[in-house]
Amino acid sequence: MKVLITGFEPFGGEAVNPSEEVVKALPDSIGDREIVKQILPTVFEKGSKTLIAALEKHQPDLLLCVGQAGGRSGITPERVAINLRDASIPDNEGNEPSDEPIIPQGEAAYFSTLPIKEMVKAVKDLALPATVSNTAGTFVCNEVMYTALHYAKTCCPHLKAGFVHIPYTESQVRNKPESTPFFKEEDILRAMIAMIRVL
Ligand code: PCA
Repeated sequence: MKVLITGFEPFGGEAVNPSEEVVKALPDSIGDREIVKQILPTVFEKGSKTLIAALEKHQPDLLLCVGQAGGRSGITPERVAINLRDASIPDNEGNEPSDEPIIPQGEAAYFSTLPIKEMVKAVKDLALPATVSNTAGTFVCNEVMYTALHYAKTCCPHLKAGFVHIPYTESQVRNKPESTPFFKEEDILRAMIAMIRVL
């Protein structure tokens, strides 16, 4: 079984993106799953196009996209992606779309086709915090998740796809308020491996 895992480039003034770091740190196989990796630009449309190109190149059975959700205190598999771009900060090329659909003729929303509750349990079993999230936001991560699920539905229904948001890592919170939640890098890696095992 082939699993495509994606992460994002840093954005919003951060020096790193923990999703890029963890994707690069993953081994090339986990159990009987072959892991292929792709880093996506944090740019509207370009991120999604890079993802579709990787899906067409690798033809995976499973897709798990990963992104940073600074301020969240746990690992959060996303339940749903909505057909909306509405940025509150510029992306890495200065785009700041407002109230526009991702795919004008597309469904209003798509649900993840990954086992999100099992993924949460797998992380909690490591004594790390995790919960299902009911919003992937309206920035580039939501667009990538929506585009992936639209692609799966319209082009290749066998493809199971979804998204997980991860918190800041230790190095990112040094100059932030003391209460800002963070994960150790090794815990994010352990959580990712545990989730991939239940896919
Ligand atoms: N997080 C952003 C985009 C890239 C990332 O890692 C988001 O939540 O939309």
